[in-house]
Amino acid sequence: MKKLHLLLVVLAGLLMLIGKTEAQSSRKTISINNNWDFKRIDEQNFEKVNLPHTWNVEDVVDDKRGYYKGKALYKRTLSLKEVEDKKFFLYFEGANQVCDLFINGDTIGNHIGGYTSFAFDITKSVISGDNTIEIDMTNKGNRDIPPMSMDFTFFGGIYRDVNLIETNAIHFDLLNLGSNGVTVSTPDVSAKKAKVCIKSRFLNETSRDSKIELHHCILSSDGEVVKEMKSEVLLTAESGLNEINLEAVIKKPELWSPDAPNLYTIISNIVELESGVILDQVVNSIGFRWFKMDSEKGFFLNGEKLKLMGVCKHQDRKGLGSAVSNELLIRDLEMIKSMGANCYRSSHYPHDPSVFEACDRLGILVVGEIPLVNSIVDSEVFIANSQHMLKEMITRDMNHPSIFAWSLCNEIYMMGEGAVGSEERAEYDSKLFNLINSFDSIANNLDPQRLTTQSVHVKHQGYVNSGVINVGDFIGANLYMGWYDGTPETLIDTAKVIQKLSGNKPLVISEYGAGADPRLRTDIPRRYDFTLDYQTKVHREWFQNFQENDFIAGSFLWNFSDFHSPLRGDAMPFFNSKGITASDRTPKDVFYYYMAAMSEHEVLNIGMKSWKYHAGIANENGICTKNIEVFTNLKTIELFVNGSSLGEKQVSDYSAIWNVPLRNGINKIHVNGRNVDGAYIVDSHTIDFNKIAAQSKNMAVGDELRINAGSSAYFYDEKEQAVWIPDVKYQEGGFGFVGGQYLVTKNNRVEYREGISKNIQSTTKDPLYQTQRLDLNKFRADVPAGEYEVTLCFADLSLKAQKLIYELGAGDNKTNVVDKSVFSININGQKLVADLNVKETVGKGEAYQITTIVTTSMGINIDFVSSEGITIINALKLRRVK
Ligand code: GCB
Repeated sequence: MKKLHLLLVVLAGLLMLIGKTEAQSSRKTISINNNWDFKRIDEQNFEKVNLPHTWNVEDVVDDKRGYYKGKALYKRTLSLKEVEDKKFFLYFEGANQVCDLFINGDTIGNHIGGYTSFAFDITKSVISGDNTIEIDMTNKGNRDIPPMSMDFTFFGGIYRDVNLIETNAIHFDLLNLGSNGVTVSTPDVSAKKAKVCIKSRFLNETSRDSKIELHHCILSSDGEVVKEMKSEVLLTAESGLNEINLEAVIKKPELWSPDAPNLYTIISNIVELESGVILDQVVNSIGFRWFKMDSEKGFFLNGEKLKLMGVCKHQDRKGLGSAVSNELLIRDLEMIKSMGANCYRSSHYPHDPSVFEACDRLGILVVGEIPLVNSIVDSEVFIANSQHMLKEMITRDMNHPSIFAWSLCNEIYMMGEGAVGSEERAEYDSKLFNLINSFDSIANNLDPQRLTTQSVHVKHQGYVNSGVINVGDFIGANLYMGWYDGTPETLIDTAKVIQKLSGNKPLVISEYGAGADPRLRTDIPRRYDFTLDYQTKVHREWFQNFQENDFIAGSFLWNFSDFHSPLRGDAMPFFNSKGITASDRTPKDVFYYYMAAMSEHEVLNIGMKSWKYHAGIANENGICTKNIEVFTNLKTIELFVNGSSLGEKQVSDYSAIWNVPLRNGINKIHVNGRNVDGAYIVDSHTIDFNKIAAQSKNMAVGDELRINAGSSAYFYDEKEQAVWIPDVKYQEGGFGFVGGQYLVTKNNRVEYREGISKNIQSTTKDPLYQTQRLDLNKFRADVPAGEYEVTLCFADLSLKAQKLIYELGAGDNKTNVVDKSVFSININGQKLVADLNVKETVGKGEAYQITTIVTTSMGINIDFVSSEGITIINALKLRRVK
């Protein structure tokens, strides 16, 4: 509302200034997101869809590997009133990946590349009345178009907004690589003055000459006119594209920074001199700031040191794929800002225009990036396409003050052609260098004020051999020591090596991160366990190291959110789980850590907030405790459980931990602390707790027990609204497994991973089935007489565990996974199943459950008796029914 009011004031002011009494700009922008008919080429019938739309929402997460990559059609009617003397354009913010447009059967044009914006002039083919828009789209893999392979899903479709833009026949150029015809640069900014250069492109597409005035008005953030710039131009009918550069100096500019994102507005008009009519108008936001980067001291904005605390992000969301509304994209930015981050890496491609508008407004610095990843193809078309994408990105986005750098490529030496040392490799290296170097020149020519960069990965030799490591103004290092291998401290030394090899360029850590399934917690966090606990632990070590090292200009955590990735098995198949929020943006614990460490506002958050249920085994005194960590930037805080204080604690490294005794059922956790003004800041959380007695002799009707066999992780089961506890060994009077060991996978990078990383079919509880106890003899529970429901869960895991290219040099997985397993199950001496062969009867990697009712007066004794190979179990549930 406030914004609209400001705009009206501004427009009114402007019209007065140029002697107009009413707005007569003939430009109209109308969304045509609604009412499309859509079908994949292999389907019979059209369905109604609205944009943003992708056809891959479901198939990317179903159990089958792969997703539809092919052609599809979109159709729609476009009703236009009077088309004479007007121009009509369709502006696409992004469609993946090749788009062919037809209007009323006429071929209009084709756009290549899934992440940049583009416009088509449709004037010649439209009529007054109903018009038919037809769009052929394809997301079929194409070696001429980057990206070709990557750790993210290439959702097909028109997944961003489409607008119809109607203009006068004299208008700003809409066909310039996604820009609105007015590009602005601020080459010389200081606290005293700022130079603004405005380049306008416009056309006269009438058949008569026209005298116009090009008029720019610059307004400050409170709507005051600070500068006007004008130029009279005779636009002859044949003049084609006109380009006019105007410059001005603004004294004492209000500078733009993350703390004070002051924006100026430029209203650009084409005014017909004779009539005073505004023929066309575009509005741009700009900001004034200057920056530099130093190899030792880091990043400086407006002369002051600023540690870049950044996040990388993909654009997709669970249940929506890449078709995410502007509102949700902006909400992400608001969350990032509220967390205290000051920087955003638009990985690995240009994001939606609304993202950069939000970054300008919120004060988030940006590194823009093109989708050139992993490798290149040595073809003229590939080179032309990728250079074009770079030009599109820069031209569309160069007015944004938030953007300070362009990233030319990501891990471009992940794959190369030819054996190392061969002639073929040498040729590839030289082509690669030439291409990346050409990007650098293009970026510097189009936008000399901004920095260029690229992100390299840990195996840096290829970048060095090819010389690619020397391209760009600063170097980004994607380093995962502490996740894929090594320990967090080794990351700093590796960064130093990379910096040196780059010719001592300024350096950022452009990626670092650890996978965490929001459903997994553990008391013994380990590298590669996909638990929230390990993720929090390793991130805080990384973050502390970055803060202590000045040569690290900044860091970009990987990733703001879990994102779709088609090849991943991990704990959450088809997702990369390195998000600090889940794919629906529920914060993981580490999000709260960062918020406490980076936010300037006082924050207080209970870490376990995403777990509404939990479970644990009580000790011999009947007490069961859980560590509850509270993340805050207050100094001391106090925690209460069910109304009783557990005392005040000093906060250290932005958190305090209490070992909290929890009762069976509902527990109310409350925490508070005082801010500097003495006011209370509070947080609370309710946990429905399953307190399991270690001695099961008193198991009551309704009590239940779920065990995640072969795993030291707790698994949060959304479907059953309960938690599966880690594997338990039997002890007299209690319950648990007898005999056997955990299924463990290791390779020369990961020394201990419980279970395997592979999608399990027919279940969404993958982590439960990915781990396994092998070679067990029995499960025993010394329960009282009664009736029990017993569920046994199995999956044959003799699958080839997946290895991704990111697990570089991981070598072969060594695992004790069972190849042959045929066994019988007897409960209290009675045969439940004879010769169960999960692999044969159920299938490899398929989740399988057996549920039975047991009536007993002597406890429950489940024997696993092998007839061939060894016995297995993946999970077990026991519930007293009567
Ligand atoms: C990387 C890539 C990124 C991956 C990430 C990972 O280095 O740049 O695209 O998603 O690693 O999670 O492995």
